[in-house]
Amino acid sequence: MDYISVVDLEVYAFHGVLEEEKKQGQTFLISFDAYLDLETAGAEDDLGLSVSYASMCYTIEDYFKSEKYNLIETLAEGVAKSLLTTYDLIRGIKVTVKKPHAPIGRPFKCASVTVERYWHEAYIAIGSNMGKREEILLQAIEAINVSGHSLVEKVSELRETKPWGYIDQEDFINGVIRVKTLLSPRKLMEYLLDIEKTFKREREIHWGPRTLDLDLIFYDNLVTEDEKVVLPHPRMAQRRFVLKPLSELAPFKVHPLLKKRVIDLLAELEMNEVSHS
Ligand code: PH2
Ligand code: MG
Ligand code: MG
Repeated sequence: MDYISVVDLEVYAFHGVLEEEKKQGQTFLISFDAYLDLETAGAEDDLGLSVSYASMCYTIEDYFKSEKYNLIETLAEGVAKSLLTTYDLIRGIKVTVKKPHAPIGRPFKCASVTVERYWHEAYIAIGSNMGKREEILLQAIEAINVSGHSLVEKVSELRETKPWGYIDQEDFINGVIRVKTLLSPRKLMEYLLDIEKTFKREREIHWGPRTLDLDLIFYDNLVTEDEKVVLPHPRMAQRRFVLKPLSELAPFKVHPLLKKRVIDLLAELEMNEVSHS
């Protein structure tokens, strides 16, 4: 992947665990690689198709001057997040924060921390069969969009569906959204559970009525065996209410475990439904 780098941007700021460091301040040196596709900008010779390295430096300086933190770990995370959320074109950031005057009391050149952070792509199935179903789904989408760590990039049509599994319940409204997120799968899952809770979802009957259900379907092309976050979602290929809206957003995406395209999984499911009825 192409990248733009700046090495050892100097910023005088007031971070550190020691009170002395927060009062006196010191120089920090910040280096970064910003990963983005530079092919078109290079071909067209147009800064509008790239990201200005000067703007990125000002963004970093603003972040460094906005608050006082203890750790260079926090500063590195904060730089990565502010560049990733400020500039749409940036897909990933590698950032190093150096402290050449760290309080070590021994001769050294500098102390530093490096982190690499990327946007990840997640598909989330959304559903509701209690209360104002469509309104609830739209509010959940809005909540994800203003979270600061995730953005909803695409929303499928929201369709009414018959209950699947436990059938003695109201009809659902279902859809799928595509999200870009800075969260790990586990953190994203925890975040989705928190949103479900804010809509007072009741977890009484397994597969029973719910005000809001947010199920992580795909996270990049990850296949996990983590009991808390099983990916891809283990029952997605049996559920028309997932595959149908998913096929609108990503018909040719390949299921990383079944090695089949979403449209082919949907066609197979529909064939089986016909032959069983
Ligand atoms: N969710 C379930 C069980 N059954 N049926 C439909 N139509 N839509 C759902 O979202 C749904 C379901 C468990 O999460
Ligand atoms: Mg579900
Ligand atoms: Mg669920």
